[in-house]
Amino acid sequence: PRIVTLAAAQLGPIQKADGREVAVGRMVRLMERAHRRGAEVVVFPELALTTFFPRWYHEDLADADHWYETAMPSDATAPLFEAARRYGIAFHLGYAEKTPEGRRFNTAILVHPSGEIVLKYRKVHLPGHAEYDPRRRVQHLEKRYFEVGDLGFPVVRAPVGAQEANVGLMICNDRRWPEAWRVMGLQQVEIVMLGYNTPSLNMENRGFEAHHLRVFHSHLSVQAGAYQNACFAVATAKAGTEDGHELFGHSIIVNPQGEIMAQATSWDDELIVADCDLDMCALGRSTIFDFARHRRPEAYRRIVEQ
Ligand code: CDT
Repeated sequence: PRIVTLAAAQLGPIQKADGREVAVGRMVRLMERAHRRGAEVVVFPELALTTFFPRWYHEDLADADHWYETAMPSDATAPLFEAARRYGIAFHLGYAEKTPEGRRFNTAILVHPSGEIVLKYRKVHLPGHAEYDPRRRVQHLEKRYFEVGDLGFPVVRAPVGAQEANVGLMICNDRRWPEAWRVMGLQQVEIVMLGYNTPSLNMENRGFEAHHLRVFHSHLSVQAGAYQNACFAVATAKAGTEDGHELFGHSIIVNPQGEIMAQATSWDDELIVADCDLDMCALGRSTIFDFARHRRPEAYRRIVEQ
């Protein structure tokens, strides 16, 4: 067996007024706990360093600049890189990126214990809207604050603890799109890491969506994606109530059979850990999802037509 010990480090709420040091301090404590529990990789949520700021409207984009990172690491995030080195743990971090050219992305990185960024991904499926929407109960302005990611869905072979694994990243809403999973499945992905911030209620005000279906749809998407592409998935939430706005948590680690191996039960900072045998990926990949034998791309042309 090729065992790697993966952890999802769920974060409880981060309030609008909280500075980076609040989130980073909590994350360092989670990395220490992860180390004590034998984890080799820790997956933090989407936009882990701040509150989920796309719910707040800024007419002038420049007024939103304080939500973005312009360097990684920076003085504020250096303690994460130091903890990675100290504990010998890799980590996945979601953050808002502003490039030197002024481009803005919803970004995730995988950082090796040495501090090297071994994989970077920029969110492709941006939910919500670009302009203030008076019909909504709460704004979801990702299309205002981010460009569509320009890196595709890269998968790299990266050191993961004592093993090497094919790793891919996605971010939040991407998990609901089978195309994102399949593009990584086609690259023999073995571990998908993703972070999410998902409100407990649908805030679009365009019809009723039952409250209890929100977690169901999240888990359904991650479990189906992992099963249909014969990979592990670590899906880490931001959870709890941020300035009155509830996020549903329920972080999970899923195996290539689509089974939940570990699940968070609080809506606070919480670490869940699972020993994942990467050899499990071979079963699906060599039988029902042996793409070379059974996939029929000639019948899928509509998928890539506009
Ligand atoms: N952050 C993010 O992408 N959240 C969205 C909320 C959309 S409401 C269904 C998500 O897909 O979880």
